[in-house]
Amino acid sequence: CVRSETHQGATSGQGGIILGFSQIGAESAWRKCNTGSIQQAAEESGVQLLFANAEQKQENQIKAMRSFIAYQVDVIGFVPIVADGWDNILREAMDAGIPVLVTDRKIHTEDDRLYAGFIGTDSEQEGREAAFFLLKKFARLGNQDEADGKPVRIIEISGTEGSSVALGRAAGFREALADHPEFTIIHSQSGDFLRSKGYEIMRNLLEVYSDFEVVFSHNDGMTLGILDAMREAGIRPGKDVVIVTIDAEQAAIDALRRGEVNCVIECNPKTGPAIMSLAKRLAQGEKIPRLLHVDETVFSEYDDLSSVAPRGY
Ligand code: GYE
Repeated sequence: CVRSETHQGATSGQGGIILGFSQIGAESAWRKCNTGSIQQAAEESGVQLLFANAEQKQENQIKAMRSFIAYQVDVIGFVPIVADGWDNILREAMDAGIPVLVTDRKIHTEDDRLYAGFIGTDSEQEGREAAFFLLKKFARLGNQDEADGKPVRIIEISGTEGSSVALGRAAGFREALADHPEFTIIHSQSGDFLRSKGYEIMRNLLEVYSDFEVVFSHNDGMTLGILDAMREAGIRPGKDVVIVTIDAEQAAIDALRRGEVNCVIECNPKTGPAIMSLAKRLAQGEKIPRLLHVDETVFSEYDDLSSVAPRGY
């Protein structure tokens, strides 16, 4: 993972703080890049990072956060694997006077004051962008007109159940298609953001469904598995079936260039420098913005891809 150019670090160089960080795991290339960005940025900005990998278990995250509190870190940062179930541990941190930064995935809480702020991606918007591409694509193919009655049947492979990212991408996608009843989601299933599950699920679905026009996959890892399953079954992804995916890993951009994927929505994992900057501000007792969304773009078969820089993940 290459370092992000978007260092906002006014505080860079002051260092001296301890950040306890609970990462959810290493389920995807995106996640590995996100971890690399955080570790590298901590090193470069003199933040002492206590890093814990939760191996996809919320209980491990809560344990790690409890140990950060016992250690009296200056700031706690975490990627909530799912949106619910954080209020108690956040209260413990608040009682200990330790500010908490939520990153990448959002949480549902009874009381928003339990955490200092959020920085990450806008999942709803990513879902909307996936839908906007389909509206464009099928308008070009000439069957967006409801009068011609041609349905666009969609299979959705979603991310980890209960994660804000899967919920947001699904919600944004549906919202943007709400006025276009010709687009119908005929099947939706979680592949847990894992390539192996994307493959397995698509293999099974191809025995059940013979006719569908679109696969909307919530991340590139699952998409790569989906492409493998389709090729094995003699289906040409990107041609026989329209493929829309999220993350913009290098492998997905390569597949887009080969014509096996039709649209890739970027999700930016390189938040390490911004996280360090926010952590330092929190450690100094400053307020930070409640909500910071990172910049993201969309790459599709309608774009000139010749100038897309190597992705680094
Ligand atoms: O899309 C996926 C992953 O939370 C935005 O988690 C993140 C998602 C990302 O592992 O690949």
